[in-house]
Amino acid sequence: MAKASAAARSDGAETAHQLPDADVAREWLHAMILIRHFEERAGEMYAKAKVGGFLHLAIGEEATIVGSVRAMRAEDYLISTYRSHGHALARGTDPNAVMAELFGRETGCSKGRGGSMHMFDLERRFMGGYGIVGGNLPLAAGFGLSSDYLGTEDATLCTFGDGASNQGTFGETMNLAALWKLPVVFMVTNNQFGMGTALERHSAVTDLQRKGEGFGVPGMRCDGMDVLDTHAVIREALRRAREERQPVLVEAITYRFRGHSMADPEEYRTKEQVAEWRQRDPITLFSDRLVAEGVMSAEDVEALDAEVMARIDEAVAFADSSPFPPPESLYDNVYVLGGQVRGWYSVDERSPEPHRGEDERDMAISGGEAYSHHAGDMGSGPSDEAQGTK
Ligand SMILES: Cc1ncc(C[n+]2csc(CCOP(=O)(O)OP(=O)(O)O)c2C)c(N)n1
Repeated sequence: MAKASAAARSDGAETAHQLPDADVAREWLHAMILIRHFEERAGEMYAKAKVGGFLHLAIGEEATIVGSVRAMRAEDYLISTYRSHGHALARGTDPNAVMAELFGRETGCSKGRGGSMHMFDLERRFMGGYGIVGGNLPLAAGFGLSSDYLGTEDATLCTFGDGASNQGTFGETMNLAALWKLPVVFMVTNNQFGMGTALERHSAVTDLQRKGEGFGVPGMRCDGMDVLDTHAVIREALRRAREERQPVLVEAITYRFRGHSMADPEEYRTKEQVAEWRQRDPITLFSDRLVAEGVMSAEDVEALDAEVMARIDEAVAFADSSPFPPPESLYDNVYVLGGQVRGWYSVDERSPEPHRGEDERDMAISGGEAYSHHAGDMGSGPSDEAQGTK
């Protein structure tokens, strides 16, 4: 298994990068600590059954998140995976809204419909978490194509795991991104495992930065435990994508300190291995450097930590006191139905006539025969026959 520092640095030094301005450095540390404590508390809330479904934590991967997101412009698009709480927080989504989403409440950033895997914040161009492994790659190519069509300077950052690099969508997306010269940076967050399967047992090519080369996508690598290295490499990759219309694949070497999800007995790795990687905790590495270079005192770091804990308390209180979505809103926002979209309509066995989901709450309940299917042609667009569909 590649050690992060040895893999990323040829000179053996912990980091070759200069610190950014003091305010920026403090903000990056703050963002990483916020993600760490948010994740820890999310885990506790899951154990207390305040959070349903699955919960995938990114503890240990904070530098990959903050380093990359801070290299983006506000107009750039970001899409990640089901391990996405940190991406939402780093992009600036209110911690209250992220926690409320975990709790399934109406005040959540996806109105309580998405939960842990489906954070979303269009205003900040965070196009979501995504539950299907590798399913976010073609979408990222779509964002890149859209930027190209519209003639903007916007780039897209797409993060995914080492396991996702084995999906068919990986090769398909690399090919089109290179062919169409899309402004997309693909960031493979190599945390050494796809669920319980180690990298060398699931991928024939373990030098993941090279995995896109045959498709025309060059690779770069960063030390994902070092926020400065991650930032510098992703910034350069985004520049190439934006200015040279050259998609790039960046491999970030990191490690997740916790299990794949909350339901992971972790029988595939030893405690010693976890302890070894924890010695390069990205938050400790960065805060130690800030203290060593006089940017912050140890007391400042402690105060920042306490401030974040209070903020998380507030987010939990907010989430816990927020209402659940009312049952009659079940069909709201299920499909996008503008006048231009000939879409699928909702049906319910209690109100079986095809209708817009948003109208469900006002529908008369009929005792008609229970069925559910989609209404192919609602009369607003060309017929199925004309579209060649069935
Ligand atoms: C298409 C698909 N297959 C399988 C799964 C189940 N699954 C969820 S996460 C995961 C492992 C993915 O590992 P990796 O891409 O390395 O990301 P990580 O979880 O390490 O962040 C699998 C197999 C899924 N969600 N989607």
